[in-house]
Order: sequence, then C-alpha cells, then structure tokens
Amino acid sequence: MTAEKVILYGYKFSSCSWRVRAALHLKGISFEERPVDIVRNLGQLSEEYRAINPAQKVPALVIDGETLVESMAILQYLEDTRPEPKLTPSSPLGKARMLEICETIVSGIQPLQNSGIKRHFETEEQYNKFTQHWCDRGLRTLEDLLSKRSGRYCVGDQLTLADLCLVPQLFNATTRLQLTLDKYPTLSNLYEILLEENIFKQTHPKNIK
Ligand SMILES: N[C@@H](CCC(=O)N[C@@H](CS)C(=O)NCC(=O)O)C(=O)O
Repeated sequence: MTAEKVILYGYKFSSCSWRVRAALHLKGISFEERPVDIVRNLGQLSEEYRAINPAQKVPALVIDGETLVESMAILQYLEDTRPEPKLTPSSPLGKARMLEICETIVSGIQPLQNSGIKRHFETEEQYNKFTQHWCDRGLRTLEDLLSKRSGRYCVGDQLTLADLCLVPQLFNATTRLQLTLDKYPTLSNLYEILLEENIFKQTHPKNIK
C-alpha cells in the first residue's frame, strides 16, 4: 500500500506556512508544497481553494486522509501524531511559557499585519503605518517576556513551537514591514542564533520555490 502524499498548501513568504513547513522538516515528514500566491494572484480567494480552506488563507495541510487548517491546530496534530522530536516542553509551566510567546505572535501580531487586510485600507501608507505600529508593539511585548526567561531558544534550551512562530514573524517584521530589532536586544540575539539553525536555513523563504 502506498502512503498518501502529505501536501502543504502554503506561500513561501507566509509566516503561518513557515511554522508548519519547519515542523514537517523537523519531524522528518516528507511532503509536497503546493504554492498558493496570496499576494499577486490572490489564489486563496478562489472557490477551488475555499473548498480546501474555508478561511481562504494559508496554510492547509493534507495528511492522514484529512485536510487540516489553522497553523496551530496543524502543529498540535503533528505533535500528537508524530511526537519526535518533541516541540512542546513537558512541564506545565514550560508549556504555558511557550504558549505565551505563540499567542503573542499568532493572535496579537500576525492578524494585524496580514497581507489580506491591506485591501481594506484606503492607502498603502495607512496600511503600513497600522501594521508597523501593531507589529512593533508585539515585538516590544516579546522582548519583555523573552528577556526574562529565554535561553538558547524562546523557552530555555529546548526548541519549541514558540521558536517556530518567532522566526517567521521576525522575518516579516524586518523585511516586509521594514522594522528594525535595534531596540530589542533579546529578540535580535535569538533571531541571529535561530537563523543559523539548519531547520530555519532549510525552510527559509529564500530557499523555497
Ligand atoms: N490563524 C491562521 C492565519 C492564517 C493567515 O492569516 N494566513 C495568511 C498568510 S500568513 C494569509 O493567508 N493571508 C492572505 C489573506 O488573508 O487573504 C493560521 O494560523 O493558520
């Protein structure tokens, strides 16, 4: 019996897709990435893609005969079904610390700088001002949280889902949103270290077709 192919519907510059792409690589799951161009041709808004992800956003993952949407639900599914390597701390406190970072990014930053909201602003300038403000405020929160308790990674010395959320968000902040991390020494340092990890080199947008 041939195993069903795992398919990631994603976009190389999408931070939410990068989270999932990194988890798939870390867990050694081979997959095919099907690009959905969410910026130029707005492929996510087609009816065909809506049948895959009703939210008309990336990512979506086809795995084990199911189609999963929402990056955090996908990451949790991968953690539960392919637990090695474990990307969640074992202790309740460690897990809560990880979720603080994930939530700050996933709920507090990403939706407020999503490319999908751009068409609801009258000018590009208004959109840029709005996204930069909320992203920078989120970065300040992350700096305050992480300066107190990060180690080599966001939660001590274990690579966790928090790092999978952090790197793509910092990439977006410093490229598309043109923010600088100068005010945020902890974030700057973590980002530099994490970008040197193989997992983030392999899955970096510049290395994705
Ligand atoms: N909460 C969702 C957010 C998904 C999301 O906003 N994806 C962005 C790319 S990172 C997207 O598809 N944007 C295009 C749009 O909103 O039209 C998740 O974590 O999967």
